[in-house]
Amino acid sequence: MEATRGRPRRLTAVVAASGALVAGAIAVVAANPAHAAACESIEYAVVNDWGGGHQVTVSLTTGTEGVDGWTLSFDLPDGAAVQSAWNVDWSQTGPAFTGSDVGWNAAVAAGQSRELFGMIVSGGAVQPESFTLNGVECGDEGEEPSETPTEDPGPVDAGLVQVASGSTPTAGTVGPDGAIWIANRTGTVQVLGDDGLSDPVLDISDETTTEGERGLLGIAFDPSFEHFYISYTDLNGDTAIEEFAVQGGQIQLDTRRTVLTQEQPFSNHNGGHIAFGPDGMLYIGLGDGGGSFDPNDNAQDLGTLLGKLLRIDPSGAEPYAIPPDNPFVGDPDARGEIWAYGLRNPWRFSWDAATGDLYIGDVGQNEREEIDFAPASSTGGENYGWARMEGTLPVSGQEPADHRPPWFEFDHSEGACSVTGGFVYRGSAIPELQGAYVFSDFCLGIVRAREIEGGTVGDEVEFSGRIGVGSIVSFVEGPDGELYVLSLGGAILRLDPL
Ligand SMILES: [Ca+2]
Repeated sequence: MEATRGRPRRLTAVVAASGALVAGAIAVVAANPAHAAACESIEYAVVNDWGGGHQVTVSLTTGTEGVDGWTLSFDLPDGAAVQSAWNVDWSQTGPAFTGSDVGWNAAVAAGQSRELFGMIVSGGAVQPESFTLNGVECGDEGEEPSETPTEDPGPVDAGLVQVASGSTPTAGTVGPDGAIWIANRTGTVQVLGDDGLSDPVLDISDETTTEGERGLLGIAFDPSFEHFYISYTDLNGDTAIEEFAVQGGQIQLDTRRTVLTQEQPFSNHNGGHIAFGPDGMLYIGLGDGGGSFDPNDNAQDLGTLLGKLLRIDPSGAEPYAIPPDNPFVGDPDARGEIWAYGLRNPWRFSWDAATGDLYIGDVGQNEREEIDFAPASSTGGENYGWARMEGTLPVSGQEPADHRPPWFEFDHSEGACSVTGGFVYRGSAIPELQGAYVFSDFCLGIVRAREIEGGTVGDEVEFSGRIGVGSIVSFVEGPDGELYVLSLGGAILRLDPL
């Protein structure tokens, strides 16, 4: 069911019901003209189809009237069922599934859209038979599903341009004066300039090793560039987060102190990414500690930091403070540092610079690579499912009731593996890419991007230029919003317009 664009590489299918009024939408046939005005279009789109089930978004767009306290119902064929959705409460009566508003998306103003997203439907790729909005029918019954006739905007004219060669670049961040600092896995830190990389400004290479998935894995500056942080595995293989004061753009070696350490039971799944969020707090990604299928069940255990995204205030206390608004503060069975859990190896994560939404690239086991999501309004506590779920696939035990399915997932067909989370593009050099989420994976090592439509995943973006480099381990968002790409093989590249 390929739809749209004729792109050379599509890892998922998109289908939608067709309609007479709006391409790709279902026509409105409401009995009450006032409700018909509210019910401009409803689109049901499969964004991820894995045979026995699929991930769906339903987009409701209002006409000249808004609706408040909406309920949206549709019938699914026998054997199909809504299993979960993120932003809506579901109920079932016979074949009818009804979603009702919750909190922040209760009202839809005239001419606006709401989406039910992250919706998981089991029982095969099926189209609903009709929609009703607040009790009034607005679906077009009997319409056969068909491919969406979408306009083809053509590929984005951009590609990778190499700007420097490093040794083993693993991570980067923007430093003082807008310079990009690069960490090499072997333990050195260099500054990217017009003539390539500087001599090392920090060297801990005799304090780390690179077997397994170890090494210097993350670097960050605090928002005022007064402190520099490193994240690495030490000679025992354990995670260490350390801090240096920065003066005049220089790391003050004698101010080095340990912020946080974590024992690692295996050599893989160390996480390692560190970054300050829009809230000024330091976020730390830690994998489940390694081994296959999380043998110690760490990711679901709130009593350990493994398999988590942490949020701490490194300058609030010695060695750090736990922000009082963290979601598990006060829970005697949980670590207060935890912001989100159920993660396997959240290798890279980022925030959309325009919206503050959080995107986490969580590396999969054998089947699914996932991009997890939390809106800027999140107060934390999300359970992203591992190791009960790998993406939307059940792995072991029951799916947690509060499982937050991935925003986007892809399988290992075509050779992809080990997702590398990227950034929502907010630069100015490539206007067609504005607002798309750019990411990659280690094995194929090509730059990929997904449009974001109303907060949910949209079409895959095609590039006209070179996007393959291999072994992509990190993206860096430059001070101007342009994106740099780090290949563990040594290449440091920028996504440039052609
Ligand atoms: Ca997950």
